Amino acid sequence: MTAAKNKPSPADGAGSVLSTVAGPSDPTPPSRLGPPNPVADRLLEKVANEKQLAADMPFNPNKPAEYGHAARTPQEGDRHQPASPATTGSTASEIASSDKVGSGQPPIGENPTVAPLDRVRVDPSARHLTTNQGVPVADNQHSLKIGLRGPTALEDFILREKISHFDHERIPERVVHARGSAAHGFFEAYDDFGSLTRAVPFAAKGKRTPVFVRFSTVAGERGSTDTARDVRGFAVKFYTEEGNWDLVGNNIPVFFIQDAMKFPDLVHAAKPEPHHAMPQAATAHDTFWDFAGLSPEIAHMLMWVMSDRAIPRSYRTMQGFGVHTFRLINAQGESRFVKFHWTPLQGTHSLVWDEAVRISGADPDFHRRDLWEAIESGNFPEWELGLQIFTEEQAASFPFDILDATKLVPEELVPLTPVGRLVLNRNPDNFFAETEQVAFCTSHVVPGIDFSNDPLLQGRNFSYQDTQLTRLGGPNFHEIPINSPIVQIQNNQRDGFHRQAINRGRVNYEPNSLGGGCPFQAGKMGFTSFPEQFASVDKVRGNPELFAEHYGQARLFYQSQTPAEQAHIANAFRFELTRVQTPAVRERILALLANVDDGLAAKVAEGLGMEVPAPLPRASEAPVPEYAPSPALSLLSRPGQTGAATRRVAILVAPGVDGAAVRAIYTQLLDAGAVPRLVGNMLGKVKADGGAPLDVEISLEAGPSVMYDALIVPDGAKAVAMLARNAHAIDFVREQYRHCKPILVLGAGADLLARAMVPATLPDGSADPGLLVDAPLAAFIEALGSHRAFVRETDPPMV
Ligand code: HDE
Repeated sequence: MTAAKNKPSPADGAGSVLSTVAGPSDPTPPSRLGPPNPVADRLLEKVANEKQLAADMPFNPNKPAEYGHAARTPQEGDRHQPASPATTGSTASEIASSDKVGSGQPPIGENPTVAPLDRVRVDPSARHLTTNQGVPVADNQHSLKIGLRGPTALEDFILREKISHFDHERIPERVVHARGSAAHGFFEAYDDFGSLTRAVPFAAKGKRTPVFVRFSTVAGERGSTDTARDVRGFAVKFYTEEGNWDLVGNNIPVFFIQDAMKFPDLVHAAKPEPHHAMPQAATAHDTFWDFAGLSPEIAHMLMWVMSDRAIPRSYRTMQGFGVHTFRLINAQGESRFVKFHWTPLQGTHSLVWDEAVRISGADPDFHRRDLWEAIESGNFPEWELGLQIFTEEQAASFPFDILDATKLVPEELVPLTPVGRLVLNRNPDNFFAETEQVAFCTSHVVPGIDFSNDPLLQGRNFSYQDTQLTRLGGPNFHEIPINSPIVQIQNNQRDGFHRQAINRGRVNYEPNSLGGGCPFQAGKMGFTSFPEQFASVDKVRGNPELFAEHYGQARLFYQSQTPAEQAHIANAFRFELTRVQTPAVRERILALLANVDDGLAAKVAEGLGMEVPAPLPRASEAPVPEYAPSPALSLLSRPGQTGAATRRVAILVAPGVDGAAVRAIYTQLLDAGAVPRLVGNMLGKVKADGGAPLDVEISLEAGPSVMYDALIVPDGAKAVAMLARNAHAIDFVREQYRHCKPILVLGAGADLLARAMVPATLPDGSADPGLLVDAPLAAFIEALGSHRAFVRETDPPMV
């Protein structure tokens, strides 16, 4: 045979390119197939380039770096550039275009499912109704019947689709934190904190990271009241350029238990009792207190949940805490421990218990409404993020274990370093799509943030991912628009219920050569865990010894409260334990309190008609650590910076009210950022004494006292006489007084106070700082900013 005859012809092996199985051993691909057409040309190009791409990677060069010491420094994956986009495609026919398949030019190296939320916002303006298949619906009023009086036809696919979708509208609610509200916003760093952490939200001064924040109660079901006594969730999802970071915290810096193993028991005990499903959203029942008395590590948390922290005035007036100790890791791989604190610019303010109970009836959406209204009016709630940063050595010197979630690090021991601010500036478009479907997981961290070995946190890192699988219907919950990050998602995970992404190409594994090695492992720019050293230890179930001390910080918290706050704690124990029915359960809690503070134990015992029993035996024989009182633990230590802004003021009006004064007050309150409302007996016009009639905005019945932060009773003898004959108005005044709210009375308005039997002074005869008679509005606005006059409070209330 001649040499020319040995040369392959341009069509050699074409049949194999046209087939999907087997092929020649000769690596030279054919240069033509049959009659030319664009798809066949691309197929030829694809097959030829793919062969080359695979040949570019004769072996896996990263393999040696996966073992031993070298594995501590992960390498970037080996990768090669395909000669053309066709090379890594699923199909040569991808150049076909249509309104459905797209432009015929695939998005190379892109994941469009993470584009901003506008890609899924839907608006029906000027559109007709359709089915979910896009078929126009001619009649949305009637099902398809065999004759006007006949049976409905099974054929009615429009009815069946509509009803089926409706039947399946509900998804399981969160097993805890079911009741919540959320908003979008941003986190802005004050500076470059790169020396502390490589986490990108802290990388530069003024850098903004989008966030979605959800607040919640814990025990109640999805439709339960907002103002139940409970811990509040404070969960922040940061959408960073290195993926999503979820800081899933609470408004209380400690927790009930120390080990994840106990969480289902705690939640079962706190939730409605299983036989009759009562009570809803309340710990005031036997099973919770039974569990509590047998779990004395709860002592510190009980102080917090019986305090006013557990009945916040607003989500906007709560602190937030990461609770656990976390780690910050900088670019050099150095680690420091950290605790996260959110401090509200609005100050820390709470309700009083009697008020919280009444709000549950008057407006169970009280906190949801408050958050929505503030953002909707441009009064964006804001918090400062402060860090408590400490080293391993410092941690070892503390009288408690930093892995114990029932302990906090007093600010006197490690002060806060302010690092940035959180601003909530946009309400969601759709509660279900965003607030309900958002999936927070403590395991969602980014490079620069790492875990400590807190056994509660370690358990949470499993639980949150796991719970979303059922709640959101499978492993693709990251594709739900509110959960998708703002950066590319590229990996080899595939399939599962409700998959949105259409992954291009044949490669769904790594290492690969057929995809040019992509997506390749990120190496040191990726997430690496802090290589914590472990001494030789036993595999064991148990807790470290310092976890056994349960009372030192409970005492610290109680003794750091103002007298009014201490009284509220004692009253909350009295309320909850009164509702308990089993005497031994009450007695055990009194025995627990006897280890915390004698005065508190005595006061609660008195309220229950019991003696203080012998203290509970302590789990640790070591002396209880003594802490200096920490004023920062009192709510009153943070009055805030926003004063009267967003505070709701009721102005009581009736025919004959001083119209000119009401109008002037109304405008001045608006100018101060407050929210005034004219409250009358019924909606409609009220003839004023001077000027045009006033329009009542809400009735005493629909908007009772507890819905406002303060009250003004204007002048006008006729109006006041009429209000004095209305028991709703009398109740209104008395409740404003009982709940320690600022009250301004002008002229004849003082008569209404007298009629309501509101004392003009404090019991000791001194002036009540919250009760202003004929005072200038400026004084009232100042009192409004300072929230409440607790000096007025008595137990039981006199009014
Ligand atoms: Fe949670 N917790 N938790 N928790 N938690 C959930 O996750 C869990 C704990 C917190 O707005 C669930 O998505 C375990 C501490 C918030 O969507 C679930 C343990 C703190 C939210 C779960 C804890 C929290 C949750 C239910 C003990 C404060 C609401 C639905 C080991 C630092 C997030 C869900 C949102 C929600 C488990 C303890 C805060 C079941 C196992 C401590 C703010 O996964």
